[in-house]
Amino acid sequence: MNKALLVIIVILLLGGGAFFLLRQGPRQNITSSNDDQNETLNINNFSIPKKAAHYESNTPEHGAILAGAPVFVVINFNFDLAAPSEIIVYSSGVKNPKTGTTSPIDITSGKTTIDANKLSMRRAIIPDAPDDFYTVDYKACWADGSCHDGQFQFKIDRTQAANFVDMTGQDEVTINLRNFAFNPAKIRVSKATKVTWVNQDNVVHTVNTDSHPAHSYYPDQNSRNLSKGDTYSVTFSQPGIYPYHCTPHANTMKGQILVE
Ligand SMILES: [Cu+2]
Repeated sequence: MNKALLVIIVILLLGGGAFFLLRQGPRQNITSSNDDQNETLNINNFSIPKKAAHYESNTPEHGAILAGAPVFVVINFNFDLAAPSEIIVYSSGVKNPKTGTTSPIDITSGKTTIDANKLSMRRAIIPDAPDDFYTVDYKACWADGSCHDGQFQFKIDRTQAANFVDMTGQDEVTINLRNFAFNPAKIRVSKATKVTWVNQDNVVHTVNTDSHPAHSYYPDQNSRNLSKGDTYSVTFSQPGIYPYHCTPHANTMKGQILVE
């Protein structure tokens, strides 16, 4: 009786051991591939943004995952900017963690410019900027000649376009401002489409380009106060992503136009 029990225990132990050994092989592979992913993710993780003195906001915002290239990188301050303020954008997601090699791509077009009110600076981005992880380094300078550095990051991931209502191929489309929301909030349109917003609520809404309250990203997309029945239209001629909001309800009432 005891012998039989011993045999059973030995069989169970051997079986368990064999099972454990069989599992070890593939497990090691999974672990090492996880490590690879983590290494890549670490490079692609958003770090804490560095804010220069007098910094107020930026578009795209830090941590944004965009369905298309931003039209501009715009940074807003509460103090008058001066030369040689500069914005630099570079890709870092293409860095290979094993080899350490990078393939930096310049997605900017033209030089950094300071807006007329001197409170914002911007740099244009090419519409076909590839899907990648981007870091923005900027230097904000003041009339006394002093400068401060800042940094933030965003991602372009065109798979995000799947979350947008497809309204491409139309000359004109309508977005309703209803129940304190843009409806639909995220749309895809073709280049040169006229987008019209219609307020259907009994309260005043607005259409304002990000960031809030600078409204500087794409100034052509800033409406007057819209009462019930009022409309506002913008024709988008350049491909890219256009994040916007309603000023009285800036925290909750947001939208995005993806122009393709
Ligand atoms: Cu509103």
